[in-house]
Amino acid sequence: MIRFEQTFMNFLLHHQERHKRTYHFLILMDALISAAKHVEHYYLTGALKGNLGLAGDVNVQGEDVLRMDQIAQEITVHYLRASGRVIHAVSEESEKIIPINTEGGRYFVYFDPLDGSTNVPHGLPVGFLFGIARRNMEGPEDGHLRSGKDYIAAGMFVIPTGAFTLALKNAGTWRFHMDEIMDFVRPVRMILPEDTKEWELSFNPANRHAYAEKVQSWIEQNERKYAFRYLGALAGDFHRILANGGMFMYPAIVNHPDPRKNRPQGKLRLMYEAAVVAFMCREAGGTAVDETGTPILDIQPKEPHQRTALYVGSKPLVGDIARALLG
Ligand code: FDP
Repeated sequence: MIRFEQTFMNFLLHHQERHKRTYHFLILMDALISAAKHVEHYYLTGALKGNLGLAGDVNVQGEDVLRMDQIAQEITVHYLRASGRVIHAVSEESEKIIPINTEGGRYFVYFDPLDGSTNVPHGLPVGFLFGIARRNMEGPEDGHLRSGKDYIAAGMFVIPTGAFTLALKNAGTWRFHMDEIMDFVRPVRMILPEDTKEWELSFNPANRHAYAEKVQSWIEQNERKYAFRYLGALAGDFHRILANGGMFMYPAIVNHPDPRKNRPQGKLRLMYEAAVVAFMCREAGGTAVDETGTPILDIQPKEPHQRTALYVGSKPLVGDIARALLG
């Protein structure tokens, strides 16, 4: 018997109709889906085509640029442009804000089309993360850097697994999977489980002795209660937390033996990493804070590539570590 599944586009059309929304968002989402499928294709065939290595450039952050970073960026900017719906984009791969359709665009898109660089040479899971905010349509535009609480949607593709998760403001977090004709199908609402049996902790254990003392002692007191998992690509690690509950964290690095390697501001980018997962987490019943216990979604970015520490996941765990951080 053939099993017919609801497609992502069908799901979204109904959502837009139910909430009396415009078709503009559909066009933008269609562009992001096309971009992600295209990136997915390049990644899947990357090992054979020699696309999983270095590009030979160094970016403004002094990091080696991967060939796949360039390919993913080019593909995504192409589709965003073609949509006609985007004013400006902020991308991990571009130092400056990228003007797209500054006159007619309605949305700001903040994205990282290939996150989790250490997995790339091995073809292991990486993320395509994005957040979307709406232009102020009623008056003069008031800036292109929105805090997460002003996003209207945020999502991530875990490439090349075919998993896609999208959160819509006040309408939940939904997961889809790619079928044999590359449609994303079978919407499943994601709600962080309350049962602690499945909960996981996820952080880079190589860094634990460089975290603030409060964080180190919190880990010592709590780590035995939960399973531990770490893939090294935010989208993949957060994908598990959304399904199983628990907490992903990338704390500030403040006690590194080589002080030049400290990262008191944290490592992850606010606009296209931390705020994206924080938004998805909120819509799934969870929460996220930074090193000062401030909700990630309340942080107003001052610059596009701002970094932050991140604690994201089930409310009791994030609340507990926030109290430890403030204590
Ligand atoms: P990466 O630097 O490998 O691109 O973007 C930051 C990020 O990946 C996240 O995806 C990931 O969670 C984290 O950094 C991994 O950092 P570590 O290698 O320091 O654990």
